Amino acid sequence: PGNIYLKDYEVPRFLIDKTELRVEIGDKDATVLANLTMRRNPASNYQGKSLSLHGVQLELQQLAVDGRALSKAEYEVNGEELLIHRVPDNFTLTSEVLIRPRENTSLEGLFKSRTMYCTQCEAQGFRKITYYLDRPDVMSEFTTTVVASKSECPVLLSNGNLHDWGALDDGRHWATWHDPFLKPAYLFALVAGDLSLVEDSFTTCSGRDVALKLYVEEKDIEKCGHAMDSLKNAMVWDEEVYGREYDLDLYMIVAVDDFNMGAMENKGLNIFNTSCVLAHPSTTTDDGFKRVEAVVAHEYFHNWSGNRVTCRDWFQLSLKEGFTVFRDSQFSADMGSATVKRVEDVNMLRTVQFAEDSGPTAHPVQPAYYMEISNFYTATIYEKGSEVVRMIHTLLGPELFRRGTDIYFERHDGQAVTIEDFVAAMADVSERDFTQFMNWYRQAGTPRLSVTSDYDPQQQQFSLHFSQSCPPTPECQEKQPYHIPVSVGLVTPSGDLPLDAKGNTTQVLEITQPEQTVVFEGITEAPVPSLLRGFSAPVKLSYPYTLDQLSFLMGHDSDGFNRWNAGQQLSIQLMQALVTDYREGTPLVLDQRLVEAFAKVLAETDTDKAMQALVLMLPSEYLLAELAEVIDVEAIHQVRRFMCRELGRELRDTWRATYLANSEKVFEMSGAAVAKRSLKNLSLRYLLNGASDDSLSLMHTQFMEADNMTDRLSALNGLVNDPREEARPLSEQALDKFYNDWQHEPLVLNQWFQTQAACVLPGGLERVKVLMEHPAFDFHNPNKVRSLIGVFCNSNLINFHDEAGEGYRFLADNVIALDKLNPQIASRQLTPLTKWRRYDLTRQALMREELARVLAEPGLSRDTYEIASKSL
Ligand code: B3K
Ligand code: ZN
Repeated sequence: PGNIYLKDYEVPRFLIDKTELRVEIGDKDATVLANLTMRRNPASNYQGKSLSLHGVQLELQQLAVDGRALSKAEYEVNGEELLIHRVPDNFTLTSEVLIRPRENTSLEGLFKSRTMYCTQCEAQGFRKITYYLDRPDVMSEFTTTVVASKSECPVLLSNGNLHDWGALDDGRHWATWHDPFLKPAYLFALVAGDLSLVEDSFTTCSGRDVALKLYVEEKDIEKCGHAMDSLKNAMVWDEEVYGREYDLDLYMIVAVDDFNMGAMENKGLNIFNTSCVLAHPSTTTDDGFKRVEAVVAHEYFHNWSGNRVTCRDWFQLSLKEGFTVFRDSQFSADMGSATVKRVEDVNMLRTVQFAEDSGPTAHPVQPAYYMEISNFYTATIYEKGSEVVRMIHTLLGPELFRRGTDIYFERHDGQAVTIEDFVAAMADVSERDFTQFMNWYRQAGTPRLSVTSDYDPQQQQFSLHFSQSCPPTPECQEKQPYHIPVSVGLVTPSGDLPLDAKGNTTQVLEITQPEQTVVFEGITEAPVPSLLRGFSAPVKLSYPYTLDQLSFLMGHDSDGFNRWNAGQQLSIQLMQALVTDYREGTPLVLDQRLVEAFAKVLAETDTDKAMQALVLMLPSEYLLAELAEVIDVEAIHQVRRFMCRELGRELRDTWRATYLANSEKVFEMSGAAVAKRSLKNLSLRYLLNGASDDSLSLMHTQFMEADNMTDRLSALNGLVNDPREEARPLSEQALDKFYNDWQHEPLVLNQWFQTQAACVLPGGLERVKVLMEHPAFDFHNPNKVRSLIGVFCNSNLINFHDEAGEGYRFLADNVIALDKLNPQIASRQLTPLTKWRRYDLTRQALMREELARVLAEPGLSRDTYEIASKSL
């Protein structure tokens, strides 16, 4: 397989005005009858007579042009293409194909999940349903008839509005759906199954009534309330914040258990992984609740940013994904705490996206080439893409940004457009030049921004000197400088200094040069600069802060994000020093300044408790790994454990008091209650880390008595990871009890698998291998694969990277096996091995060997081939 290049883009040679489908689902297979009203594209300069359509794993039964069946000589099937030698300028193409949803383990196209049939078409799954121009710039009006057994599949759904339905006399029935909005094939969906319905309604700002329908398995009917509330909140929010109103009379969400990703924004018929829609306090953690809210909103927001205005080609994926992630992050910030949301997002960006950006699969937000588009649903396209939109928002301010999005939606409604079109709307409303800014879209890699300062008391001048650079990445060695919005404040013991005549204490500097100095005048005392407030740009910032300056910012910065960030930088500096000590065999000693800083934070009474908990959480092993020159697995793991233990010991009484003060008798779901739980559970974890005598019994009692999944799982995690001998029987019992209590809830079992897969005690791989044989484990179900294999390989640094290399062999074996069933999941699971360059030479060799073994596997999918070959 080779690369496909953005520079080779050509407009479609033909268009499909109308798409009529009849999908008949039988016991063994399904037939798809397609009637396509087609014409030559006037915008194309193609002069030839032939028509090429996409099709994968289709068994062609009939093919006709304008009602005349084609003979074998009039077309040919070459791999994934159907070539018809001669077509007129306007014509109808009729095809009948046979497909096998029951055998479709790739979960792309039409497939069966438990008792239900459903589809997944983005990015290129529609070609597994029928021959088509499966590209996002071919937009068509769809009419779909679904036919299936009435007893097995009482519910028949597709996009748009229900137009007609009826029964056949052989026990089957049918429903015809019509979607009035033009859409590309990737937004097509169909569902047939035995589903229960939860209904609600929403009145839009212009007074139209929209029916909201959530389809789930009967047993999950009690777990729909949160998704429904989130949907209604998202609908109001998009009206208020972006002026976007919903456009159909019906909005449906269907929950399926076997799904390659979180959810899919098909027009009027979203399909969701059960993990992103079902929620109930007894089965779902507080983080799970937040995730449901965010994903429901994300898919809803796609109705405008993605569906009404879609992508011209897949190089523009971030046009819809980056923008929509930005929109859902603003929404979550408005629904809860903006600072908490920002901290969570930046943590994820720094650990996952920065790591991607410095590895072999690094790519720009607008890639220039790809082999398999499914591999490009990445943290870079989504999260960095969102950061880039956020920077535009920062540069323009909220009002201009809103005018920009208004113009964008108005200009391009019903069109398939590019990232350049989006930026052009922003440039037009602001009269700003975005030429240099486009480097954020076109260059991969995380820019480094080094800052120094000096203060001149005579002149009352404070100067910041910026210097930017960006390391080379596979597709680009020499980087052009970026246009970086740097939000700054100058902090003194008596507060932030005013930076302008209006008294503003935050200013957005625009750094565009490789070297640049900014001078602040009238500064009467030496301040500590608060840089990159709110994380105003996705860069790696360095400034020679002393530990005392960081402690000072932790207590005094008016920017909540930077208060948290100062604490993180303080911990990182100390941890990095301890890693060096560990490697040199120097006994580890914890700097008392960290203990003091923690004690101060714990003593605060007026801070949001969720924020307090975040400040008290040490940077993860993976963040430290990302920052390391060479990742020393052992040193990082031991140092972090040492710090947790020391902090647990030194502040034992405070943790206990905090634990007790934040324990509630009655469960509540409010933001304040969620925040309390996070602080409470963190405190309990420190008690356990500090090995306090009562911590085991506190943990055990909490596990036994918890009335919600957050507390229960948090206690279970503590017990499972407690290294003390006396913890073993309690942990075994707790795992058994948890399994017995929840064996009928697949989503809860995922958490049971995750807890064990992430256990850092020795013997991790053996435990995972045993669990792979557990009856509840299912290699065909992506959630299970992610919970066990994914969590072990991505979230258990010390066990996965055991220096014997067995973890690597385990992963490679599983990727090879998965690749035959589900290439998208297989190639995604391969990620940890692609990072081999970051480890010591011994591990490098072992990891490479396994990657090479994967690559040598005959019949490898394009998905896995691309990742393996680009990583070696
Ligand atoms: N657009 C889908 C992702 C599709 C992934 C295809 N491999 C979900 C989302 O981002 O909203
Ligand atoms: Zn999306």
